[in-house]
Amino acid sequence: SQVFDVIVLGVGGMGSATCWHLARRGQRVLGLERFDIPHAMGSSHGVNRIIRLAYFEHPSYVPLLRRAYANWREAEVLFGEPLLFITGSVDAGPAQSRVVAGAVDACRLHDLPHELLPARELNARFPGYALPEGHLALLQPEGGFVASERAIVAHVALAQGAGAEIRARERALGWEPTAAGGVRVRTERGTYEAGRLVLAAGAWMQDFVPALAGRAVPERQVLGWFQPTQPAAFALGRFPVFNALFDEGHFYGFPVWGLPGFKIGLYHHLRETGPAETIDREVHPRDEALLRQALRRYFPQADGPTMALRTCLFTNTPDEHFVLDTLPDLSQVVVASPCSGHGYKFCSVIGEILADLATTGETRFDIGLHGLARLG
Ligand code: PYC
Repeated sequence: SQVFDVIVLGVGGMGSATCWHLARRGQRVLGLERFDIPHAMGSSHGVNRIIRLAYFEHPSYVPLLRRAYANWREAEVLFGEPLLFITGSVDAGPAQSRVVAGAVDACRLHDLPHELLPARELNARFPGYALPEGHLALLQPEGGFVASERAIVAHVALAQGAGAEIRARERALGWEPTAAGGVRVRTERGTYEAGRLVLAAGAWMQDFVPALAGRAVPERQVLGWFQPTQPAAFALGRFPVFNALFDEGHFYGFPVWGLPGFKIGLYHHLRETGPAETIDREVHPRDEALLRQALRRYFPQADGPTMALRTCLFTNTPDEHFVLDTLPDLSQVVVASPCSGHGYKFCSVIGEILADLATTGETRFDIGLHGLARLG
């Protein structure tokens, strides 16, 4: 079998960034991906993902985000293609809601520039929005999106440039520790050994980490792109990305970019969960109806013809925080993700953190929220 310093299992958002951070440190890296690079079976396709600093989920994400922004900027310069787009971000809903109150907390604690606007004022400033009367909107100027599929290509190209070996369409069948304290990975095509293993298999993590069984649960998600009737209101530079709590649920969306439509999704769409292999990848009329309902009410100028509908996957932990840790009894194995639907924006810093854990067993970043032990 071939021998490497580190094998990275899964070359999606997290795995590709990890391959680069390891290879640039001089590690001999093997990245193994079961699908294409990039592919449309996981959690990174559909052209882009939101990035935002006013992190309502927990203020401890903010320092990680600052580093993520810096790393995205470095990657795009080295790759020679823009990956990070700044639009501003809106966190909207009732004043006491988790989204608004949490975003306000993150801004105050980390001294982030922001404005807290009544719905009417936000709607006047950004005519694509028709937020309901009585809601509040926190506007943070540094929010935006990452070109998620291109960023995987960028990280893989940078990793290859630094000497990493990346193999797509090669499914891992399993891994085991070796007597020498390393790991052995068996795939459909061969067997590989390394000193350390990074598991970044996204929705397939339960197959490789028994401790995550029932605690890293794939969920079907649907994304929709709709042609605006008033295109100027949804153009890049005129429409901030958003997270908004409405009566119908927690929606998120983007200006027109990459595909010819305003992109919108509903967190935990129809709450359909199960093993990744069993998730329905088709899109049905009821999926579109759910998105259109919000479109009509809160973004009426985007309620034009459907341009695209796609499914992707969330992989949720019970508390929706990440897993970034080594296995308790096998410190040569690093576990990464799942990221509960809000992780992509962190790939650029998580790659660095996983490279830290795989090379030194520790990291200077605060990952106290993301230990494996908390999942029981
Ligand atoms: O992090 O803003 C976000 C997000 C929106 C949808 C999924 N994640």
